[in-house]
Amino acid sequence: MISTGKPPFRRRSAGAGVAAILAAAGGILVTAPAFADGRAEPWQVGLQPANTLVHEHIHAFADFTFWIVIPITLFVAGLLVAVMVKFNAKAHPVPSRTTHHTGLEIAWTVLPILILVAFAIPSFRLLYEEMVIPPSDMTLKVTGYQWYWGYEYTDLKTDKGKSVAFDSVILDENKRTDPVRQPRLLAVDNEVIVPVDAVVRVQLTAADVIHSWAMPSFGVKMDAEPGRLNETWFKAEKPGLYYGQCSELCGRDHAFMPIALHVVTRAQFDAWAQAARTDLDAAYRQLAQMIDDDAAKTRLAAR
Ligand SMILES: [Cu+2]
Repeated sequence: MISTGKPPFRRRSAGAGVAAILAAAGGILVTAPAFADGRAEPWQVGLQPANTLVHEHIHAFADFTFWIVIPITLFVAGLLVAVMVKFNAKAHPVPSRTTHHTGLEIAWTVLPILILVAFAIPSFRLLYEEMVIPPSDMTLKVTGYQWYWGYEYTDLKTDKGKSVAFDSVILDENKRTDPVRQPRLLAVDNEVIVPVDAVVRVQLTAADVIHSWAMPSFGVKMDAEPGRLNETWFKAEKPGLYYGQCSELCGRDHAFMPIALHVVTRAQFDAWAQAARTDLDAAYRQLAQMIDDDAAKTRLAAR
């Protein structure tokens, strides 16, 4: 089952009013800028579009669960209505003395078990997929601080033999010049740069309190705990800018420690990585230039 990234209930309209609201919301989504894929949209309902296979499977599991839950809800609601109509004191003055029904009791025990098993099998499969890290192309170490994130590229060494590492702090309001490229409360000074189609092993810890590194469009959310090393992974399928936030209440500025992750091509990543060994600021400037140049080349080729 391939998910479209849209919430399942947008496919059906319960009434004209609801349909109009949904159509309006859909219009907002359609007119949004192309690279806004990796963040929540105004009026968005449901999960963000998937940029990893794991998140596609999360979408599919959410849809699957939804279509099991809806019939059960309707069935139980229908039973309640039937009981109220058929068995009230006026319609049914002499109550039945039935107390046991073996067949019915077996049915209402076995059926829920079967339903739970139907949930459990895809659920465990998904958990396994999230937890078991495939052979990785690179490792990213993430440290949560009150209230920003620290990143370390453990495979990437500077001339002095240290890993390339930097802090990623929310961008000051007065430094935000481009409202689309630098969304409010999500833009940071130093973005995480990762190559597209690469398995990134993420190791997480924290230096003070528990934080949680969450990247909705990747289907990743993992606690970063002091004195403990947690692991997760992702393999981004599309280049672009993706945003996440700390998802564990960690204190005063919990809401102001966003995650900005830039997925770039392998060539762009290699160039950034090479430059980052000596000068991080220059590496970011060079990357921005390279992305602009590559985009211009693509536009030329398309003409
Ligand atoms: Cu936090």
